[in-house]
Amino acid sequence: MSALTYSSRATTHPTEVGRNLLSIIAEKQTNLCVSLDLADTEKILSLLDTLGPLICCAKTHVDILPFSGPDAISAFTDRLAALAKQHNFLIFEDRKFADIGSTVKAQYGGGVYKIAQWSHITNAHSVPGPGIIAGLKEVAQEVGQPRGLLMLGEMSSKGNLGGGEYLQKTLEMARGDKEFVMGFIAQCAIPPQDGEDWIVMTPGVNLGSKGDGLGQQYNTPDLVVREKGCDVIIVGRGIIGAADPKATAEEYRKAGWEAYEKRIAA
Ligand code: 5BU
Repeated sequence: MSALTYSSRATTHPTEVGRNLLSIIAEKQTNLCVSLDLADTEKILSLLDTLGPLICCAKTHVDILPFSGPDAISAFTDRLAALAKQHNFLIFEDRKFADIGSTVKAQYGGGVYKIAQWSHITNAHSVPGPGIIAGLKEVAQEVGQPRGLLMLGEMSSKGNLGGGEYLQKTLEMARGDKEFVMGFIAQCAIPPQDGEDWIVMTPGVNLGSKGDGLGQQYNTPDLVVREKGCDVIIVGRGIIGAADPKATAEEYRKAGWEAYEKRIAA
């Protein structure tokens, strides 16, 4: 796990999006990414306006939103981008690409969502092999804006096939493109080799629950950041389902930040 500070990593991270994310984390003192799993665009946007100062990143599942048509999609993503700029956070569309390079290229750049246009970060499964990274990268380069990829090394859900040898093989694949792959979705730190710095973003974080009855498993910010060495906590229902999302987000921000400070001091 990294004993380095977010701010020092912000100057040396091999990817531009990684450097941007680490700078935001250091500047705003927050390693909290909120997961906006709501089927109401207005609720998402108003929540983000409230939570913006407390987060480094906003995670979306754009395909759960009931849009009336393409104009509604671009109106939403434009407003999302404006909020990200205003409050200085990044957008992470949790798309989990999982197909051959040629197909993911079309899915990332095209269709109705045009994810690459507005999402700074997205993620991909390693199942298809390195062609998935190459396909997504072609689109990222065409966009002409910094775009970063997280490889799915281990999911949070019970019985998932990730971790162990799967994670190791995913890491070897990521090493094929250290300028585009910024890190991993995983439940533990990924030990770097020379010059590497993998940002680990971790879902399955909740302070008041152990699971959701559908396979989700929760750990605390302290366990994932201090003990396991992960970098960013991803919290959905723990915040968006709370009676007071702002006060609750501040609790998660504080817990995630204190866990990081203890890790650095150890
Ligand atoms: P929750 O409400 O904190 O359980 O939401 C977790 C979010 O993170 C949700 O959007 C999932 O789709 C997402 N997620 C996850 O829970 N576990 C994983 O391994 C990955 C994503 Br990858």
